[in-house]
Amino acid sequence: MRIMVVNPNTTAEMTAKIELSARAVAGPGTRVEAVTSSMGPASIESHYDEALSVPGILTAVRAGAADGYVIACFGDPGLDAARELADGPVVGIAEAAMHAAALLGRGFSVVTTLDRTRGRAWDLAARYVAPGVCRGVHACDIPVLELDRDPSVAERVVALARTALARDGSDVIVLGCAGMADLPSEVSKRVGVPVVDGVAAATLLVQSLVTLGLSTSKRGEFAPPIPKPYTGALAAFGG
Ligand code: 2AL
Repeated sequence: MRIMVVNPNTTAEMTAKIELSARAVAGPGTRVEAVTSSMGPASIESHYDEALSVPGILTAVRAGAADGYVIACFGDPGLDAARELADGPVVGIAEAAMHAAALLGRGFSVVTTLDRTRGRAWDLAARYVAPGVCRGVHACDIPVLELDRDPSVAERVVALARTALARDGSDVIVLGCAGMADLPSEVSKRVGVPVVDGVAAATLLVQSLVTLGLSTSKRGEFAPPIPKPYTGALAAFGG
C-alpha cells in the first residue's frame, strides 16, 4: 500500500524528519511517500499560518492517489476537508497521538512549541478524547523551525515533560509538533513514561485502516465537496 504523509509547512528539512519517523514504523508492504506542501507558510504556529496551510494540503491530497494520508502538523489543519477529497482514510497527527495516548494511561500531557499554539491543542483534545484525559498542554517556547537548529531541544523537552507529568499527574507525554518526531525514544527513556510521536502513530493508524479495508464514510458530511466556481487566487480549487 502507499501512504502519503503530507508536511503542511513548506520546509523540506522537516519533511525529511517526518519521513524518517513514518518509514521507521511502516510495515514491509507499505510505501511511505512524504511530501512538502507546495504553497503556504514555512512553519505553522498561529491560526493564520494554519488557515493558509490548507490549500497546499488539499492540493497534495488531491494529487496524491495514495491508499491513505497523514496530515503531519499538530494542529491537524484541513483534516475534515481532506477527508472530503480523499478516497482513502486521512488521519491527523494530533488525532492519532491523542487517541494512542488515551490507550496508554489515565491521562496525558502535551508538550508543544510556542505558547500561542496551546489553544488549538486544547480544542483538538476536546474533540478527540473524553474530558479529563488531556491534563495539560505545555509550551517549551521553541519556534518550529528552531527545533532543528537548537542543540538544547531534547534537554528542554525532557525538562518540560518532567514538569508536566508532576504538575498534571499524567501518565503519558504527547509530543505536540511534527518537528519533534525524532525525540520520542530519548524523552521516554529519560522521563520513564510512554512518549507518543503523532507522525508514527498516524502512519500506523492509516496502515491499519487500509489493511482493514476501511476508509472515510462518504454517506454525508464527508462526501466529495459540491462543485462550484471559486474565484481569485483560489480559482483552481473550484469545480
Ligand atoms: C506544528 C507542526 O507540527 N508543524 C508545524 O509547522 N507546526 N505544530 C506546532 N504546535 O507548532
